[in-house]
Amino acid sequence: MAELYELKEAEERVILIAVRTCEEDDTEACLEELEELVKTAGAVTVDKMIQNRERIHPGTYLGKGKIEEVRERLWELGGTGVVCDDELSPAQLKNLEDALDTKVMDRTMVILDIFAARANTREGKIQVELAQLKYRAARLVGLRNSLSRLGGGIGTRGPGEKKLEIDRRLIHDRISQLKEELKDVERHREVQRQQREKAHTQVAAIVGYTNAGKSTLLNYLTDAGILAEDKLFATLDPTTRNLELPSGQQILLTDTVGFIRKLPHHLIEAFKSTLEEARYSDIILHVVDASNPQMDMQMHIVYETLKQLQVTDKIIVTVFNKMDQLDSDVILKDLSADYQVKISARTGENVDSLLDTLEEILRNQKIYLEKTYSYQEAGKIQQIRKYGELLSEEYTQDGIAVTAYVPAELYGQLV
Ligand SMILES: Nc1nc2c(ncn2[C@@H]2O[C@H](COP(=O)(O)OP(=O)(O)OP(=O)(O)O)[C@@H](O)[C@H]2O)c(=O)[nH]1
Ligand SMILES: [Mg+2]
Repeated sequence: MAELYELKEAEERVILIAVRTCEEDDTEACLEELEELVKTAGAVTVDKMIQNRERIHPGTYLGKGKIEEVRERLWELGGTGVVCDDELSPAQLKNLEDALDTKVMDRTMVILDIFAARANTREGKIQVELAQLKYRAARLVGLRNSLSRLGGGIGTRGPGEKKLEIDRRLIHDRISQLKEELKDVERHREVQRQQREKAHTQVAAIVGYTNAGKSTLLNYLTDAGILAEDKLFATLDPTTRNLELPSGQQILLTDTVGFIRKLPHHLIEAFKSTLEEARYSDIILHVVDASNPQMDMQMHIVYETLKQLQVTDKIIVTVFNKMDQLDSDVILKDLSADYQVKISARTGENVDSLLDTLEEILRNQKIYLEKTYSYQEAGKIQQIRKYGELLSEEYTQDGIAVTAYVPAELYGQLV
């Protein structure tokens, strides 16, 4: 009997609520996505409710009448809480909680919660805790009530879990400490980047909306063995793998955390060093789930987020993925892209054309070289093999006649 009771208590049954302002027509889609997020966080959605309002109520998020309605639905359905689709201000959180007399969460909390469960590396954990503490520091009053009442569930998990009840001053101390630790990790990353630069290897960052198939693509290309699943934010920590293209040219591919609309500000700030992988890359592989009806909106969000991260002036390859779900002659266009390909990362269909595109990009960044080296200079040919693309070599009386594409930085040393 006691066990049964515990089981029941562990399941969170939430109502999702959103405010539709003016003529927004994607509120339903937003709520569907929120339902996915909530599911990933381990809770069950029992209903979704939308209020049409000119603007979000500054004090209580919803208007008075709607609050009454939500209260009734909670009672009817045995709901244990509500999740709002927008980030609530500290006052909205507290007022809505008082008015509904239930646990109130918002989209940000749910995303932070998923990130907390997903963080594996030291860097990931520090970043999540930092984001959580910043979010909580501002909402200490409201949160404390709800947590002591319900003790657990969404919004309470993660590295910062035990520290909820400590006071604001301690939180700020902890934030400073985490920032210091993060600097350490960032220095390490910086060293790695410098090594890559020295090796003249080009880096392509795989970016895209969450669940687009980024990890599946990297796994297909390099056997990276990254967890890829039909869940939002399956990947948090960046993984980099070397890919050898058919011509023998090398490129580094980095898979990283996905984007989503309304990505919490604190999270972007805290995850800057992870997200910045894209900033230090030469090429952006923008993976798009072409089978998703929300594709256009998702692409838009990705470009907006990249802008926010100051990732500009990169070569963009848009990879329309999941083509196995679509007619291959469907017309797909991305005007922001320099190149575009249609593939299926799951079946491997047309991935060759993506590799061709990468070859072409790498080649365009190199300089054509035609030279005969003496036999003593054979070491230079080794260098070309390693960093460039050796097109032909011929052993003649005068030496070794070579044609090749070489990185611009190396051209001077090779002629
Ligand atoms: N049908 C189909 N499904 C795919 C394809 N590529 C990926 N998927 C599926 O899409 C889901 C998400 O794939 P992931 O590779 O985890 O996506 P991701 O972009 O890394 O997602 P996050 O790490 O969560 O941001 C998985 O269930 C994959 O099996 C594809 O080409 N076709
Ligand atoms: Mg992934």
